[in-house]
Amino acid sequence: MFRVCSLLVVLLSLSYLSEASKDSYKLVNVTSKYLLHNGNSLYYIDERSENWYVARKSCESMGFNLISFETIEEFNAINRFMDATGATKGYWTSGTDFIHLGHHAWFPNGISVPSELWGVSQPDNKNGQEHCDSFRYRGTYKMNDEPCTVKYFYVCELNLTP
Ligand SMILES: [Ca+2]
Ligand SMILES: [Ca+2]
Repeated sequence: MFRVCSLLVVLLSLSYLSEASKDSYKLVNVTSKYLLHNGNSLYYIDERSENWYVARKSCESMGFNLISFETIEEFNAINRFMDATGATKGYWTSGTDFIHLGHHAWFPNGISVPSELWGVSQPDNKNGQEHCDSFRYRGTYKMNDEPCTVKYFYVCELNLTP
């Protein structure tokens, strides 16, 4: 009996290991939130809808900031991840023109939003009310300036370089 049980345990273990090795990169969403490490940053993707101010405060309460895409490579890396999750809603970034109206920059560091990240004809400050920057999928991921009171999901970023 003992030998039969031992054999069963070994077989079950082998079965588990082969399943695990086949599927080691499977993404499992258990909380509607994701923690992602890429390059020198840690990202926290929160799929609760908030206006830009609340989203910024929420990131800051964890020691993060809203995300800043300093390079097209960072933008593409995050959007490849968004593709994998099937995300279609908009996400807030730290981009805003609060400091210099008409000039969009990342809130934590003042670096300009790279021009190639904007959607067609954006930023357009439609109706003179669009001062916060989101990104979302419309055939491809692009940025848009929008009213800061609109509720979107958001991405927080923690820069790990000293
Ligand atoms: Ca960044
Ligand atoms: Ca706009």
